[in-house]
Amino acid sequence: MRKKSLKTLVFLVFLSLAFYTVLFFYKKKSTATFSSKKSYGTDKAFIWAIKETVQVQQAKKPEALEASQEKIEIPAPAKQILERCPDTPPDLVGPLYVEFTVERTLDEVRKEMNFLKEGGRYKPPDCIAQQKVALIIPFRNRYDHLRHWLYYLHPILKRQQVDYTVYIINQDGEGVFNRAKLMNVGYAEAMKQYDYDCFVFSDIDLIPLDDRNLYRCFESPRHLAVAMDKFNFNMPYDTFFGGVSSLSRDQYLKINGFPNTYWGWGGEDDDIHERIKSRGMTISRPDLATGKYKMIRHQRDLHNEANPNNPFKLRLASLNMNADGINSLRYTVKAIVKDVLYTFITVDIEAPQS
Ligand SMILES: [Mn+2]
Repeated sequence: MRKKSLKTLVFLVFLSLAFYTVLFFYKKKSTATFSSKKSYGTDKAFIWAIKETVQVQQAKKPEALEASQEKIEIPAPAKQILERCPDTPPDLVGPLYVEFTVERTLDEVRKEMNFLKEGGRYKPPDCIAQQKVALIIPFRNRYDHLRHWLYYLHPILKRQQVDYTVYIINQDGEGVFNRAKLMNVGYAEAMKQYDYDCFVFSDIDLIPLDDRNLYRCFESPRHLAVAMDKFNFNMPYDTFFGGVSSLSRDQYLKINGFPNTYWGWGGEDDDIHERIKSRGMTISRPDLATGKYKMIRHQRDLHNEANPNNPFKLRLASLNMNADGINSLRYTVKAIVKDVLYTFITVDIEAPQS
């Protein structure tokens, strides 16, 4: 008995639903299709509406089908699906010949680097680079070195299949130089432009002598310049972290970036090493043969004297790192110039006068 009344109820509900559905369609379509047929009686119009609705639906069906078939038939615009670049770039040549006696103008270098895009950008055309790398170069008045660096590094980075941009971070004014703070600025400015996952920090006067020394990031923060000619192709001391290094974004943030308070020459690289150690990370390095570098000989720069206070600061490195770093960075960008060879950012870092 209950079952029967339930069935009846369900049937009635279904019926009324069907009725209102038809009524809905009628109201919607009638304005468009039957505006000229208002003279018809309500019943007739109602029947028409049902017929018309069915016809419309039938007419629509093949159309929709055709459309979906068309979609399949039309070939998608030639969109090549790129694969990830291999772990070992195929075009590396190994040991390189590097000399600084040839005079090169920036224009000559520009002509040779015809594979670059504005801002000193490149990415491999035939595979997806494993990492997006920002190269950060602290800079002031070293235009001679800049030419050599660009001439040698761009082709190496291209062979290494990096998706990269070269940032020259130029300290404005004549105040005391601050390498580590400029590197922080480089990180901050680069992050405004692109979603980098790796940062290589390099001195302007260091050229790698082997392109198997990869300018990218590793499981641990990486020290790349392990065998400079000026140190007899050896490490000057075991914890040396100077010259060229790379940190992933995560590694960099884990140590709150670099110290901003090392004015003048010396100490900042050891401070960075302390930061890394105190966060439980180790240092990754290439072997001494792969990690060879040639340094462009030069006089000590003006306004970059060895700072006698820096060695004392070092002992407080792990203590100061939480308050002194990317979270306390203050600077003002004066100009950003995009050359085909580099992005040149001139910045006021509030340097004390020497
Ligand atoms: Mn130097």
